[in-house]
Amino acid sequence: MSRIAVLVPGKMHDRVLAQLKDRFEVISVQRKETLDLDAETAKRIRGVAVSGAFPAAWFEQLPNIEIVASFGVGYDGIDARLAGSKGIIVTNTPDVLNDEVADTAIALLLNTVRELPKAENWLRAGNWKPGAAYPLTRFSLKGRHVGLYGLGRIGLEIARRLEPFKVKISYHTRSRHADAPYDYHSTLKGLAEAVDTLIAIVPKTPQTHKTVDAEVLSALGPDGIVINIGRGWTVDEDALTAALTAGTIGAAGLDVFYDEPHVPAGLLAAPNTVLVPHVGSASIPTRNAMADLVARNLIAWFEQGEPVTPVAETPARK
Ligand code: NAP
Ligand code: 8YV
Repeated sequence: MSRIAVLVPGKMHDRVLAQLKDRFEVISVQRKETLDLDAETAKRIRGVAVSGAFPAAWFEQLPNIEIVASFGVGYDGIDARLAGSKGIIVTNTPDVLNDEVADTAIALLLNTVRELPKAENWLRAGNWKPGAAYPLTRFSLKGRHVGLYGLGRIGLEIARRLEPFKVKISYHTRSRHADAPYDYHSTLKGLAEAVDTLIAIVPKTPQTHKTVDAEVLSALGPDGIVINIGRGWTVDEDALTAALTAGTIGAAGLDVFYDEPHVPAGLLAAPNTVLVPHVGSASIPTRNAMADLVARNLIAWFEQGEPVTPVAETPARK
């Protein structure tokens, strides 16, 4: 009996490929706007495993796909509504990365507040000599009021990790979380006015575009600190660069950027930034868990008729 054909456009974690190859015919192609596939092969493809964007044109090219299994919890690169309207399931990798991303957010916050990367560079440059000490940091986490922009799976883990630091915690989301023991703000501006430290962990949607703007930054104030570990899309990078340079806010720690892997020169040059290359979930154990979930979604769909983690916009079964 012929095996089900699963397409893998572009790079994919080895562990996904190994599990899929055990059960399916895996067709790997280069990632392109129009995929290099003849019509017959394209028609045979019933599932896709993808990391990153799935351009809308691929839906046209692949008339018989039933499921797109995406590597990552954010699936902003896939038009999930369009998939849903065609009866195609989209799956993502929620929860298995919550702890890693939340840990990274805390590390980024501490590094930004206490300048540890800068202090290490100072030591490595041979500056630590008798009588010389790295300057005292301007900021401390002690006594801060942290505002979470987003209190979903990851945001909640960040909040829980913040509790032992004895900081005050507030949040803004569209809907109030009745069981969360933190102050709720119905607007991002209101949250920014109340807090001095903002952590953004919201998805890339039309509503979150450049919402951390000049007004929000100015509301945080000159001692304000911004951490973004959601999507670069959410922060107006020009406004952030201007605010850091003018001292309208105090410091920023960024894991994500508007046009990755491009990091604007202004942010590189700005004082008081800690910039890391989208490493929120980037440990071997966590990426393995994400890979296993991508494979499990495809296997569960084709063997049991039900994916493990379908996204809200698409059906959970046929
Ligand atoms: P989630 O569970 O869906 O949580 C999303 C949160 O954002 C919810 O609290 C949601 O609350 C809030 N939100 C959504 N739209 C909003 C809006 N317009 N205004 C205010 N709040 C809004 O997602 P998650 O698993 O925590 O992941 C969040 C995002 O983090 C992902 O989508 C991804 O983009 C990013 N991420 C980054 C990394 C990294 O490596 N840096 C790793 C994993 C994930 P309401 O619905 O009530 O508004
Ligand atoms: C990954 C992420 O870097 O899950 C997400 O939404 O942003 C990160 O975990 C990415 O998905 C892997 O390419």
